Amino acid sequence: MRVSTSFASSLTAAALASVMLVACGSQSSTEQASAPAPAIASIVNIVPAPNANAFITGTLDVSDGVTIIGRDQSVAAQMLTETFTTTGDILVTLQGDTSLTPESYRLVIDDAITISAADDTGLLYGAQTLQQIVLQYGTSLPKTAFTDAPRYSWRGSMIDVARSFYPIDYLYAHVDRMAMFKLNKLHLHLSDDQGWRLQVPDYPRLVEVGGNSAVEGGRTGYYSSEDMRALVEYASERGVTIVPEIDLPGHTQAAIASYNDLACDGVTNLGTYSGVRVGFSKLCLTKPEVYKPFVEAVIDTMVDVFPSEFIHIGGDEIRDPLYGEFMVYASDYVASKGRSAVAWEEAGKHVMNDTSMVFQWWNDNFDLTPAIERGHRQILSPCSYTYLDHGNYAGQPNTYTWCRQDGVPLERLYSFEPADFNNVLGIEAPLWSELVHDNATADNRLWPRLMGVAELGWSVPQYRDWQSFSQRIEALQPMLDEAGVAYYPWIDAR
Ligand code: TNX
Repeated sequence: MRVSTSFASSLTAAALASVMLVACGSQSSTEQASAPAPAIASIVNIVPAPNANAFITGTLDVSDGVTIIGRDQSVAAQMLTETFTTTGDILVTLQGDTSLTPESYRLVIDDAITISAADDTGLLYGAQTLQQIVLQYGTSLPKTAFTDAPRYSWRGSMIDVARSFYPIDYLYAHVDRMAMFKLNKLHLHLSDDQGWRLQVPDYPRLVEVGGNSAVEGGRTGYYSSEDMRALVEYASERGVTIVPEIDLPGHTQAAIASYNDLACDGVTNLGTYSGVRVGFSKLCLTKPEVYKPFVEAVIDTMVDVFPSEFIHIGGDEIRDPLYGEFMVYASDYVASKGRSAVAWEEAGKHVMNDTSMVFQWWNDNFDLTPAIERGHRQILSPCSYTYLDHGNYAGQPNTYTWCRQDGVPLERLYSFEPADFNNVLGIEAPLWSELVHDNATADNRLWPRLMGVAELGWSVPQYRDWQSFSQRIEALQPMLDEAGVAYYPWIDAR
């Protein structure tokens, strides 16, 4: 990932001087109880906003170059090698500090630069923040010092690779883009009625038949286990966990088309499906002798290929008297492997044995309170704020409106408040792909809205503000350009 410093000149030394005055001004005004906290983000454009007040105390000139020391094999070090001229005397040190929490970092820019963190992800995040500063200030950096830590441990992006397949190269690029904004969970919806994308060794027809199917106009394909293992490794070095989902026991037409036995006797619809209807297919839950070996082989594969603590088992949009029993069984099976299941909200209606199971809330009016009261945690994906298959604006072509007629504009997304909910693991924005068939359309739906998701997941309410956010993402737009993102042109659209 290489980001040019081509727009560094947009902030000159004079701008930095005036910014310092702003910083000093706000420092004295903190004595007035009503004055807003002078966040670093009001001084330097950083997304997501750091959870820290930081003042600027001068400038550090790095025009003669720097020397980077510590953790030289880390992605953070590699990234900074591309950010700076690496032949000079100013030291940039990457160092461990076990007193910091996972993913957090301390950044000090003084006569030298130091990034401290308890883990490589924290170092990477410190380096990402530093890079955003360098992009704006070039070789005359504001001296500052602060410690920054994430509000939530789940800051997610979901891509539905089942309706339309997304080639592995797109996922690599997406991991890089997520890491730029400290997003850390890439949830892959790997199966649905229209397609099956994960190789399962004992059930080869899943990808032979289901891998060759897609929604009409979408792409077919599948990922080999080797493809996925390599992606998992690459993502992990960038702080991103790949969370696999196989949707069970509904949304299973691609599996049924591959292995007809999985359907109940008498079901005549046994072929692949390329429409957009939901809720019509299911595994035959009265045939445990057929579905159990299948489900266990699928979960075993997910556990084997993906080291993620969380394994998503779907559970949405199905009516069956045995549904609750099935979800308890599948959750227990995941738990027996030392992992925790995640399922869509509907499963939260049923009493699970494993209270470490997590529910993903998606209908704004669904009440997960009983499950929360039983001790479960939730991932917040309310459709009217986070469903990125809905338009960037009302009436955008090829978008859904079932959840919100006027789409999910960025400002609407940003107005969501995770702090209003209990037992929150984090926030995630799903991109369903019935109407999103190619990479460019996906980029348009994902960006810049995922920058909003990143900030809701990382920054506490005190440091969040729509005006400030819209200014900051505008300043960072060159990062998206440099990364080749075909984002929705939100600035032109204002
Ligand atoms: C509902 S959200 C679904 C998906 C569709 C999506 C379209 C959820 C758990 N299920 O199967 O793709 O709506 O917006």
